Amino acid sequence: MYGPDATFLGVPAADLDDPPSFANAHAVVIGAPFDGGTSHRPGARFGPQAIRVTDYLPHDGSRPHLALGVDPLVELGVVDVGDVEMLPGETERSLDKLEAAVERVARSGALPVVLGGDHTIALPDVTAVARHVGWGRVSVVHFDAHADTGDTQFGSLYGHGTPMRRLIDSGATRGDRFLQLGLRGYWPEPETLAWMARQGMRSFEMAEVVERGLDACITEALAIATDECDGVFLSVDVDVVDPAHAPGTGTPEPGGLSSRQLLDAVRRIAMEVPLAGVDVVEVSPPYDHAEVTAYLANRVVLEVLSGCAWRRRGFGGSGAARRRPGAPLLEAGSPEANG
Ligand SMILES: [Mn+2]
Repeated sequence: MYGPDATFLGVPAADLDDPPSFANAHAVVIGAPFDGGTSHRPGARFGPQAIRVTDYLPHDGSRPHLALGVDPLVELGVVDVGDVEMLPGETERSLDKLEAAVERVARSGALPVVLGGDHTIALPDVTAVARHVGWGRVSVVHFDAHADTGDTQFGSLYGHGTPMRRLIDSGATRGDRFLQLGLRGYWPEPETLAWMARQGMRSFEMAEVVERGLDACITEALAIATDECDGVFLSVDVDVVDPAHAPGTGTPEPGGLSSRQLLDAVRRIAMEVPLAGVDVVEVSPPYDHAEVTAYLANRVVLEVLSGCAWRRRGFGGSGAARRRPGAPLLEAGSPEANG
């Protein structure tokens, strides 16, 4: 919608109105250039384009992963259907269009990978996946500095501070299968925290992540996320990362994860659990410096896809992420290598 018509790292273009064009894809990239839900700095409408093209390697649709020995773009047959047209000032209409696009991809059997856009888009993203996988049968693993569980935002039901409450209110996902990692700062207020507790939400605040270690928190989160659910939606707000590593975002909150931690975390999750949908949101290029945030978001997508490709080869499951780096691929599937 904004900028040149480029695909994610040069993968083939596909068209949502032409189902054969993505029939063989195991993952489909969708752009959601919407920032009408931001409460502070805008600019995330330019996120999809930045995430697609920010790389120093050729845009040749191939990215062999050094540690895993998979080429996620090739092995998953990744295609990019471009941006959903999301019109500034037309929030509900824009979200409806995105929901229809994500549902179409999910029903094709491919993994929808949505590039935001502000976090408002998680509402249509998860809703669409739940329509396919099963209402209330999709858990959410949510990386963010903020809970995004506000009841309203400036009096509106829709905004980047409210999608998680809408999803639980609708029943698309269960509150007690909603896992949040990285929360910190000074929001939300006690009333909203009490609502979250009543839903049975599990929020691993940064204080707990620092105390216990991120890996231990993820292990607990994934056990919950895979209990009585048929798929996991991974929603990554780039502001979960410290602004030192991800300055180009709308509501930066100091004291977050490192970029290294986030990349390792999302790769591990994709390796260990069945993902049903992914979104990467809140990259705001106008506030970025030296493309730091865009590079990170591009790599978040690649690490997720690499984990999925690894899992698809049959190496998935608990312990997969603890493979010795650089170990030969065949050795890596053995119990010894996983231990
Ligand atoms: Mn968010």
